[in-house]
Amino acid sequence: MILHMGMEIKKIEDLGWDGFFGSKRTELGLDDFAVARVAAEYKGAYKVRNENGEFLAKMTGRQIFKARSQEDRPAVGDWVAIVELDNGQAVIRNILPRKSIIKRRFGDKNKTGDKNDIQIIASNIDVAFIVQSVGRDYSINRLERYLAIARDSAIKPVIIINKIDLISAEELNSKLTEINNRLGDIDVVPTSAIDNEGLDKLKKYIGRGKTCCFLGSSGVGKSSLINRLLEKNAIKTGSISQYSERGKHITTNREMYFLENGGIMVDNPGIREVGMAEDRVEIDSLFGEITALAEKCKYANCTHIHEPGCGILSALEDGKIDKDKYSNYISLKKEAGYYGMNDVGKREKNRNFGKFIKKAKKELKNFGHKDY
Ligand SMILES: Nc1nc2c(ncn2[C@@H]2O[C@H](COP(=O)(O)OP(=O)(O)O)[C@@H](O)[C@H]2O)c(=O)[nH]1
Ligand SMILES: [Mg+2]
Ligand SMILES: [Zn+2]
Repeated sequence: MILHMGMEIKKIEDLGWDGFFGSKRTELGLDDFAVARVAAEYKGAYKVRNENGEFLAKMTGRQIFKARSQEDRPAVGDWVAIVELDNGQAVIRNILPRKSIIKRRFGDKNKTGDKNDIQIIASNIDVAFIVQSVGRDYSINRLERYLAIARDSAIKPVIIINKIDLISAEELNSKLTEINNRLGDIDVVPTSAIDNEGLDKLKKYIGRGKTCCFLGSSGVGKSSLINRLLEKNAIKTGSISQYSERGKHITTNREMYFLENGGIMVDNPGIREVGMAEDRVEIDSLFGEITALAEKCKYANCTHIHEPGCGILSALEDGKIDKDKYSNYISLKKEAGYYGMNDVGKREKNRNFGKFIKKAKKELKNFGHKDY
């Protein structure tokens, strides 16, 4: 595995370290350990970074055996206590508590994930750039879902509408109006990675030590925008086919990039679908007005779909709530129920855990370090 050195990091604060992590490290009795930030994730290994450089790191056996879910394993953005070994390797001793997590639930059809498993997209994120491109990718329902993911974790969401070079100013304006009507007071930045449009506005969100995560389907231009911000082609990008505005799918790792001004950016491989983790909290916080009506509904177990006398349905009829917003609310509720853990799901999870332990044992043998 090749670790390419990025921008030189002189102070750990430039990687996002602050008093929060400092006090957690002390509380956990880890002051004697070095700390580093997880900058990339590979199969069974991580690239971690601190003021001493980059290391290829693995978890200790004990950590792997204790890990019950994805949340017990390091994710890009995590701060970890490490033991630095020679030849650029390190062992991860602990994950420091996270300030924020962007997570999603795997859908049924996702080949790479366990069914019903939660995947941490990134942690300790300050700003979530939710990227959509004009054209076929643009979907206000999907924007709403991504917003729910960001808001669930108190991360500042900023919507990026990319590839505006492909549409007229009128078309852009009508999209911006639609977003404002539906999603309210939210930062929206129209960009073009081709025409260098909107990049200065983006830079304002990416200050020293601040971590920004780019979210969105594959092909919308996340990597292109990061390349533009870095002012070099650090990341491979897909190419547009002649017949569609959709970029070809390029597989990349989830990885962190560092701006000259000290800002930190996390690129993501394409996210096909946005599953909802911790459904109720997210959905209810996003659909405040609808949720308030739901609480006052006559029926405790109302589905708000067909019940006569349902408060939500009558508000819908009176035009007091937006029809599209209602549809999205109902489909998210359905999805959340579907993803909710049932007995079959639990059995499956246990089986997968057994497989995981087996694999971890084998990998650790290959890595050949002793357990701390
Ligand atoms: N016309 C146009 N094409 C873009 C823009 N940004 C990215 N692209 C193209 O869209 C394709 C996908 O871009 P990429 O950055 O790989 O998308 P990602 O999958 O979200 O990282 C590439 O062919 C880019 O050249 C843009 O602003 N305008
Ligand atoms: Mg990309
Ligand atoms: Zn109801």
